Amino acid sequence: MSPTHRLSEEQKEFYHKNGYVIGLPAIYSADEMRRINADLPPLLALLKPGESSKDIREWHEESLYLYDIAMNPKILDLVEGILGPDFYLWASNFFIKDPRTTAVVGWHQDAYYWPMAPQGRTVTVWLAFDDVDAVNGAMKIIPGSHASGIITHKRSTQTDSVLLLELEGGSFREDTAVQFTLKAGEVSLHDDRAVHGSPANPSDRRRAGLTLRYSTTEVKNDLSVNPNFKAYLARGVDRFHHNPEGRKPAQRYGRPAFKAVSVEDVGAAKA
Ligand SMILES: O=C(O)CCC(=O)C(=O)O
Repeated sequence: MSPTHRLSEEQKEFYHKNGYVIGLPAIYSADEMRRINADLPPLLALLKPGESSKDIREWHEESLYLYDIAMNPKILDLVEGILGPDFYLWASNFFIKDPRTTAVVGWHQDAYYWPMAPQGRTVTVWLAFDDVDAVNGAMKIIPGSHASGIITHKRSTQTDSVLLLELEGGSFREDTAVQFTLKAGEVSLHDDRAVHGSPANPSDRRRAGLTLRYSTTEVKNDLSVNPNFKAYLARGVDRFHHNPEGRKPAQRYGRPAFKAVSVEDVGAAKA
């Protein structure tokens, strides 16, 4: 484990108390991030007409470009500090807001969407592809909200919402929201029960991030809801064998043959 990316006891305590942690050492230098960004277009070129970067879901299963980022030992060291020694990678999605665009991510708890149990044992790593801040629509989070239970979500009323379900005002303390600010190459970590969201990007700068989701091996996906689910053991041993195992991709760029089930759609059926 690299000493620089091992979480301190204070950082672990902060995460468990607040449901997130920022202020972590960068995963990639500015130069490395420039190279990763320069290598992104061939992945985007695999999108079909009518699709957008939002449709890049679980493409780490077929793209070494994404798989290698998701398995970066520095990222895994941070995750291990929260989840312990045995955990797998199961999801990757881009959240790209182009300059001067109106798309928002409504306030939500990831765990409400996902057919996975137990909750509270999944960490999202949000890797900044750009410098992100209050001006270009970076994420905000409600500290401590992960510890107050899962709140019923309603169908989004925003016309330009990236998600179908979100929380209604008044169901949580929006005035306590913490604004995330990250340099390209840095990450934030958040708990699957933490309330978070992000506003539009009225700025002249792109705001792009890649989310990577990791769960402890005891977490089981309900295959009847998400049949394409694949677990990629990232660290340790899987003593539970709850989930189908994924295989490392062979090519640098590719996309899964399956039409990714939108668990947001499935979740929305509950609303
Ligand atoms: O990128 C964003 O603004 C939101 C990301 C998000 O909702 C998530 O990582 O679960």
